[in-house]
Parts: sequence; C-alpha cells; structure tokens
Amino acid sequence: MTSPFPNKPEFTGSLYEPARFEGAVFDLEVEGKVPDEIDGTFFQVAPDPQYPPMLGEDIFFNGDGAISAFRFKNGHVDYKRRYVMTERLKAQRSARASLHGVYRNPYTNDERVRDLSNSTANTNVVVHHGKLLALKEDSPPYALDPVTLETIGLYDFNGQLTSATFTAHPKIDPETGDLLCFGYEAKGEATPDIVYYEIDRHGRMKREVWIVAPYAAMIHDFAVTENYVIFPLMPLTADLERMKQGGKHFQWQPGLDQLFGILRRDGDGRDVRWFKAPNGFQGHTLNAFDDGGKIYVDMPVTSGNIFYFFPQSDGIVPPPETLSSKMMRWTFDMRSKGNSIDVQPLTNFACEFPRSDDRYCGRQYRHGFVIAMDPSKPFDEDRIGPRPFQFFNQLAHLDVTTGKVQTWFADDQSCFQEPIFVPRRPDAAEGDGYVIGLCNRLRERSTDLLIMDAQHLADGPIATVKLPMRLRMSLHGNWVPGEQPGAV
Ligand code: V55
Ligand code: FE
Repeated sequence: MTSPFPNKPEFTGSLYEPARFEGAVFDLEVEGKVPDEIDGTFFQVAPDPQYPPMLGEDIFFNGDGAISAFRFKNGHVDYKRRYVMTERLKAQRSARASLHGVYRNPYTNDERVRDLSNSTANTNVVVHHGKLLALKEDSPPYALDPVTLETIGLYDFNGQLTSATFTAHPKIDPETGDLLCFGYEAKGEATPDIVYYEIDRHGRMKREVWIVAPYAAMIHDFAVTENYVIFPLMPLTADLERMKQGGKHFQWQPGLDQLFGILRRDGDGRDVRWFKAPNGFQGHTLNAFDDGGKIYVDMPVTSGNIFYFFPQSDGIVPPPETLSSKMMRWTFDMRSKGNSIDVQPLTNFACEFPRSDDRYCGRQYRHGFVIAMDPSKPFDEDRIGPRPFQFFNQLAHLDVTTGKVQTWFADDQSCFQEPIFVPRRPDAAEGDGYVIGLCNRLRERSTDLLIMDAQHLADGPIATVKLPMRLRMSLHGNWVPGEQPGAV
C-alpha cells in the first residue's frame, strides 16, 4: 500500500484504525472457563477498509466487510477471519487502490467500477438454507461458505429476488425458520419502493409484497410480529439529483416526522398504514410482538441525528451530548382510526445494539440485552483521547416486563461491541444462557471476546477469550448452533 490512512477519527484510535488482516487462530487463549455446553459458531462482520479512501475521507459505514467466525466446541474457541470478496474489493485489490467515492453514491466512483456491484457486504451476517449471507442494505446479499468463509458471490436466491436491494436486518421466524426480509429503495437508487419477502428454510420464495413509501428514506432495521410487518422510515431522505451532483446519499430532515409503515403479513400491502411520531432517530429493533389488536415494538430512539456524517441541508449536526436517547416501547393500536403512537420509555439510559433471545423473535418476550453508555463512569481520556463514535461502556440486561436492569461496567478503558444471546440448551427457558460479545481495551489496543451468564451480567465474565490481535469496531452478527453451520 503506497499511502497511509487519513489521520481522521474514522481511521484512527484503537476502535477505528483499520485491522485489515485475514487468517485463523487455532484454540484461543482463555481466562476462566468456556462452558462445554456452548457448541456452535458466532459469526459477525466489521467494515474494515482495504485501502485509504479515494477521496481522502470516508465514513465508517463504507468499509469493506470482514467476517469473523468464532467456533465454540468442548470449552475451546477457534477463530477465523476473512474479507467478503466483493466485486468492489476484487477491483480494488487489482488496482491496489480504492476506486470508490462517496458512500452509496455510485456516481462518484472511478469509471473502472461503474458496472460492478457497489456493495461492501459489511453490515450483518446470517446463515440460512445452508448459506452464510453477508448483507448490505444497498444490494442483494453475498453468499459465502459458512465453514471456509469462502465467497461464492452475489446471491439473488436463484433468480427469485426481484428487488435491487436487500436488508441487513432480516429476521428468522422461530416457528417456521422462514427468512423474513425486505428491501427499500427497492427499484433502484432513491426510489420510494419497498418490498417485503418471506423465504422458506430451503430458500424458496413464499411471499412478496410491494408498497410505496411517502418518500425515499432509510429503513435500516424493521420488525415482524406474528401478524404484522413494521417499517421504521427514518428522517434520512435519499435524493437522486443530489447524488448525481456528487452529494451524499442521505440527508437528515429535522422537519420530518418518524414514520412507521405497518401492513399485515398475510395481506397484499394495500392495507399499509403510516403511523407517525415527532422527529427523532429510530434505532435497532430489540423485539416486537402483537396481541391481535395492538403491536408493541421495542426500539431505542434518540432525540436527533446521531449520524453526524449525514447532516441536514445547512450542514448542521447536533453535538452528541445534546441528544437524549432511551429504549422505548412503541405501541400501535390497529383498531384505532388515527395514526398516533403511544411511546413509553423502557430505560432511563442510552443504549443500542439491542438483542433478545431469537427463539422469541416476534413473540411476547421478557429478556433484552444491550450495550449502554453511562457518561458518569470513569474513562481514561488522558491516555486514550476522547470517547470514539459508538462508544458503549456497559453491558445491560433489561427485563422488559418488570423494568429491572442489570449492568456491568468493565473499567476506564473498555467498550463493547454488539453482543449475541446464546441459549444454554435448545430447550432452555427464555433468557437462560450466555451473552457473548467483543470488548475493546482501548488503552492496551487489544480485543477480548467475553462470555457472560445472561442472568448474572453484573457478576462480570465467566470467561475472557483473548485475541492475539486487535479487532476493529464491527456491526452485527449471529449465533449458529452445532457442528455444521447451515446444515438444512
Ligand atoms: C447503518 C449501517 C450501514 C449502512 C446503513 O447502522 C445504515 C446503520 C454499515 O452500514 O450502510
Ligand atoms: Fe444495523
């Protein structure tokens, strides 16, 4: 590589300096004891730029997807990491330079990649019908071999995918194993079209429903209950003219409401209703369920734009410390005629990257796990520098039925990445099991994988799995039980 990464927060510090390696470590070092009953693989993905940005600057969301796989067996953990060999990464490697411009603006890319997929495959990884799918919401998935992490290629479900895009936040129906998923900007850049799909455990398309949103805007995560689909339309709009002029894909709109498009799963989409709440930033879904008449969606919300890299039209972004953020329960009354939403807080603190026991996805549930930020806790700013973007210094367990919260704070240098919940056994009670997640030691510039008893987070980790290298900040991942991930 003939030039260094920019000296900017997106590329520096122990959380954001690119890691860039691929490789494997057999039998990671463990402090404490990894329970023998944890048997399966934790897959997750990080944006990790292969090359310094062509335009001299870039956002975290535009890094090339690098997948980590932690294989648990008999108290041992083996590790493997490989990049998704996307069309764009292959082109960059042969040019030995970045060829890509502004995030999700193909008009700013080098001519040499004009006809290639723009996907970085950097946001989430799920296993379904035997394939590891690496997801980015601007494109169809990339399929990989779940054992070797070898990239097979762009995957359109054998021709069944009719949309240009596919979400990074599909759900798996716990009863049927169906993949519940969608695309937004589904007819191409900045289109207001949305498609909802249900794909069965063998990869066959079962349901396809198209709707049109009031305007083109980001729908990052969504929710599915037994009877309904809920699309949170964020006040981050997309505009083709702006893109053609070299501008950003998304722009924050402080004058727009938060919208939620709701349709019946078994309908044709003509029943879609758009509920609204005052301007705010919808985060990731913890879980959701319905009781026939009312729908409950648990999701953190922030009072303003937390994506500082997608400012409003006058360039303004609110300083993060002026924003407030909480986990909220959004209740939609489908029997009402109006379009208002009842919103009640479930926490009094800021949290994100929420996870629940996936066996209860879309069903009435009790246990939630999040990473949280307590600004009153000590932080070694003298040696580390200011807290980086997406800094979370606590792990928390929420009982959404009682409001009880258990937290764990490590120390003045540690921060957490998104955890997963792993049931103790396939038939264990809801929330009985382990919370597993990466923890970055910012002063030591190292990364550990922590294993916690899900019901006793406050006791701290029961095992600390030491990685001999630092991992960059990642996004999402999932647990796949058993020896052969993806066996159908
Ligand atoms: C998000 C992340 C993305 C993206 C769009 O966290 C939204 C939200 C990693 O990329 O492209
Ligand atoms: Fe996400």
